[in-house]
Amino acid sequence: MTIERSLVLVKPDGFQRGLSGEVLRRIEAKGYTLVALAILTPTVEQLAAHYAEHEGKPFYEPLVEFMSSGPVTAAVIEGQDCVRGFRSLAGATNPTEAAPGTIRGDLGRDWGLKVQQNIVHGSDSPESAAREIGIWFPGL
Ligand code: DAT
Ligand code: MG
Repeated sequence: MTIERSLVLVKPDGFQRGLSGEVLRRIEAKGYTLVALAILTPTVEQLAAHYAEHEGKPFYEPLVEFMSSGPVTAAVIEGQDCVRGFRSLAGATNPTEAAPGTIRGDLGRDWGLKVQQNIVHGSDSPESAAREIGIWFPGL
């Protein structure tokens, strides 16, 4: 049994479209527990830490600009294998390619504004989750 935690963000596109509740609904319906929840507008400093692995890539600057453009819903979720499980719920990075049944596949599409507008973020490993939870929920 590995009870994990994962860091989920409903990105500015998802927040603006009123999809925070739908994302949280799917998380709870899957059987994961909400441990922490916040609405905040990310700072560039938070995003630089969060997306450090992508620094220098061509999409990095537009990604940080987009992610700091408005409020996000940040959540820490908990459950058996929830890191992989939420990635599975979220679907492929590109919403055009994400399978039906997934958050990105059901609710996302290419808006002509690149794949950065893909509704949600989910940690990609338990180690990433621990690091990211420290950025968005220090002290948790
Ligand atoms: P994921 O969010 O599925 O973990 P990632 O960590 O590789 O994907 O990338 C982080 C975010 O950056 C992703 O959600 C959207 C954006 N992104 C990734 N690859 C991109 C690309 N080739 N062009 C534009 N944006 C991209
Ligand atoms: Mg990632």
